[in-house]
Amino acid sequence: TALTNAPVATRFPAGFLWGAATASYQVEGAVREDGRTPSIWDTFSHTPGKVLNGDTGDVAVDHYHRWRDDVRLMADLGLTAYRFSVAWPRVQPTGRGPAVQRGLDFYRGLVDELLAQGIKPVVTLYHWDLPQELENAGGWPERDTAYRFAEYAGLVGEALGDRVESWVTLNEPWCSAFLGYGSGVHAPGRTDPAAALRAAHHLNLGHGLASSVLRDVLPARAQVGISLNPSVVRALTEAPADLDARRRIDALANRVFTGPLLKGAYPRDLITDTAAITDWSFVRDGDTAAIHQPLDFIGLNYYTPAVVSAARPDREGPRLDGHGASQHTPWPGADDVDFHHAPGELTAMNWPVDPTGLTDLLLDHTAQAPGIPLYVTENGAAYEDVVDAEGRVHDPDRIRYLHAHLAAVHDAIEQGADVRGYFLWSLLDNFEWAYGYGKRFGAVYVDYETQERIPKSSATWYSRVARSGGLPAES
Ligand code: PNW
Repeated sequence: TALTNAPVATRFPAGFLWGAATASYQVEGAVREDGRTPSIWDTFSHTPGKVLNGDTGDVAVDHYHRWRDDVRLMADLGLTAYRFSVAWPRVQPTGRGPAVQRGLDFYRGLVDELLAQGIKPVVTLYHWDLPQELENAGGWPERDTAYRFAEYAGLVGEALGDRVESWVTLNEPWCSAFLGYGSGVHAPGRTDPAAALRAAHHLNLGHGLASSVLRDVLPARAQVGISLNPSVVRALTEAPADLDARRRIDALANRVFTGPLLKGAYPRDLITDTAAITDWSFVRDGDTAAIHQPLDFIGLNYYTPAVVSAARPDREGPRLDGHGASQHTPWPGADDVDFHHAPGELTAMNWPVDPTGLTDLLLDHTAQAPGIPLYVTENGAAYEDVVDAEGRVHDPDRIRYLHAHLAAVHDAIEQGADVRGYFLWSLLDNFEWAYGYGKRFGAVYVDYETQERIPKSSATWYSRVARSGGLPAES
């Protein structure tokens, strides 16, 4: 192809991490092994009607048994980092009490193999698999869950702190709070706007308490951060009502987290916008100070921007909420806002491709959090991948998507963003939450019958990028 030996046109900073990411429930399977108990995603996926085609993570891509082969695959691809998550119910099956050693052993083995291959492990402590017992006790809307999370973080920190440097407390707390407790399209599937706001606060608090515990148990060189999925929100027009819709969604998607994390306070406009839903009395004295901890990095997950307007009387068809079909809104107090498609081709998720959003996101966080390094902890796309007659998977759309988004990262770096690495979502095709196995995000194809792994042409392309440290002039 044109790529072979193509000169590198765009070079990234020395030491830039070339990674890929996964999450425990999406890849591990082995849900009843070695003492693991059900998480909210086991319960949810086994509830008829919640996940497309009734798919579950029972087997997923069997990473719990195939992890050695998967690490070899990463090494073959030349990756320099791997972001994975720890399944809380493997480590602390009831969400309380001492750690289960067999659960920790799995992650110790994985980390040791990564290190042996020269791949930097980046551990996410929570990528949505809350122990079901904690949900039975009220889940994230309950304050106690934040304390339980901090305790669990300490157990994992003690066990892996000698070999893991980079720690992500939470993955995408917006999804946990507002898809899990607001629209109900994610586990645990509750649809209560007040509970969603309480959950957001207790996730923030859990992050703050966990990062304090991690500072205590980890060596000084450890790096502790969080992965957010900010909405890059654009107003459909400059009309005041549309700009106000933008402000309201920015508060509910972004500033509800960055307010306490970066400034030590919830935004006043968020509190007034949601006054009919909650009085925010669940925020106690000292909470926002506990959340406002030093961050060694901010992880940003980006797929597509959002375009919003005030409710249009002439709108045809159902209101898009940007996040799947539900009768219930993930936007408490802002369910009158209309969402529109950004311009651009659609991926298999129906998400428009717009790499400029990633540059904007990185520059926006550079301005909001000066001096804090950034990582793109997820970026990628689902396409309808098929195995051809030669047994290969050719995915030029994904190569174009990745190339354009890496160029967008490079643009942000040139404009002053301190971006230290990029993690492709995902290493492998996997359980795509409410979409089950219907959407393939992997750089590596997985045959769900045989569990055979087939690197797609995008994996070959990405491995050349990783090995050369830059982008070719064209793909
Ligand atoms: C993120 N939304 O999920 C997650 O971190 C990954 O586990 C997931 O596989 C990936 O993005 C692709 O979807 C999201 O509806 C799921 O806004 C849904 C939404 C956003 C992110």
